[in-house]
Order: sequence, then structure tokens, then C-alpha cells
Amino acid sequence: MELYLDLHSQPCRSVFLFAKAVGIPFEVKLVEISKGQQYTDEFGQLSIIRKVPVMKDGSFVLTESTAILKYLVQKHASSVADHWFPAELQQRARVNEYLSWQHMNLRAHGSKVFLLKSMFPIIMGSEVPKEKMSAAVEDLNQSLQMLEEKFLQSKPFIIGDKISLADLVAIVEIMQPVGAGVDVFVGRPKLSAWRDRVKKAIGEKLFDEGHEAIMAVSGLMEKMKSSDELEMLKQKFKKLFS
Ligand SMILES: N[C@@H](CCC(=O)N[C@@H](CS)C(=O)NCC(=O)O)C(=O)O
Repeated sequence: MELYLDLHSQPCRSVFLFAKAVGIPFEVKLVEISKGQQYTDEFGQLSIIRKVPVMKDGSFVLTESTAILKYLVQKHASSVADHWFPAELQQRARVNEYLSWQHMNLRAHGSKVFLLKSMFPIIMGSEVPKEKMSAAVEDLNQSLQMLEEKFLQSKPFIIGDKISLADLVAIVEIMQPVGAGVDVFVGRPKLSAWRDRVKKAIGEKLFDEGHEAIMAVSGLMEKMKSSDELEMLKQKFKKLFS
């Protein structure tokens, strides 16, 4: 199996960490988004969506991280522990509930804070207007509150005592603003304790390996200042944020 990835990307990290944590063998095909490698002809032939992650299992090509994660669970059902995506109807529905919610909430809001904080000043050549940043942080705070109050409640993990795909998908999104210097764990003991449990369940060394690139993202941003992709990104940012 081949995984087309860039570990600066949250959905890529979820697929990478899951496959590694449960011991599914794969070959990494690096697609560096900051270099525009998603726009090459070769990548376009694989996926016209031009986003990572993409999985290629033999001749079967699959996009969308959550679809890839579920495919891997089902394909490797005999070796992947049930708690990742429980067979029991209502537990599985709880995982799916979180995965459906997160796209337009934690993912959207965490990504926005990340883009504004770490990329906007470099790409647009100016600081983010204060009210824009405050509004984005407020949305993120609301999503984090929802994660704590609706999804986690007083359980160790989202579906109960054990880690599932829901926790994995949540943590990779949360680490995006953290990589940009917005430490959302400060003043949130419940969330911090959950983060520590997730880290332990995945394996601390593997967790850190998966997050190494995003924790060093400021270096990548500095390099981008002189890249050919800057103008293209400027147009994208104008569309997104003006
Ligand atoms: N819903 C998709 C999202 C994939 C996605 O947005 N990937 C981003 C990186 S986080 C990407 O490849 N962006 C490249 C681009 O937009 O040019 C998934 O869960 O896999």
C-alpha cells in the first residue's frame, strides 16, 4: 500500500499515525504541499481532487482521510483492535458522529487559526487584523468546548475507556494551531489530560514523530518567503480571507 502524504497536514497525520500504531505496512510517497507538488501531472492522474492524503492499495485509489481510516480498519479487521472503530452498532455510531461533526467545526476552526497565525503574515506581507484573529480564536474555543462537553464529557476517550478513530482525528486537528504557537491546552486541564492519554495510547515516540513537521512549521514558513508558490498562495488567501 502507498500513502501519499505531507505530515504538515492533519488528515495525513491521522492516516500515518493510525497505520503505524496498528502495524499496517505502507510506503510513504511524499507530496510537499508547500512546493505545490499536489499540482503535478503525476499527482493529478492519481487524484483530481489534488489534496492529500491519498491511499493506493494495488490499483485501488482512495481519497478522504476518514474513508481511508475506515477502509484500513475493515481491511485489517483480524489484526486491528475493535476499539478503534467498534463493531457494536451504537459505539460505531458515536465514532461516526464525531467524524461527521469535526469537518465543519474543530477542523475548520483549528485550520483557520493555523492559517491566520502561521501563514497569513508571510503570504500577505501584513499582520492579521486583530478582529479577524479574535473571531477565529473564538470559533476554535467554541469547538474545543464542544469537544469537551459533548464528545468527551467525563470519559477517558470519546467513546469510553479506549481510544478510537475519533480521538485520533481530533488530536491531529488540535495540534495544528498548537504548531502555530496557539497553545490551546493552557487552562484546559481536562483536554490536556485527554491529550496525554491519546499520546500514550498511540505511543509517545510515534506521536512526536508524526507531529515533528508541524511543530517546526515556522522554519518552513521562513523558507516559503522566497518560494515561487508565494504568489499563488496569495491569491488563495485573498479569496479565503478578504
Ligand atoms: N477532507 C479531506 C481534506 C484533505 C485536505 O484538505 N488536504 C489538504 C492538506 S490538510 C491539502 O491537500 N491541501 C492542498 C491544497 O489545497 O492545495 C480529508 O480528510 O482527507
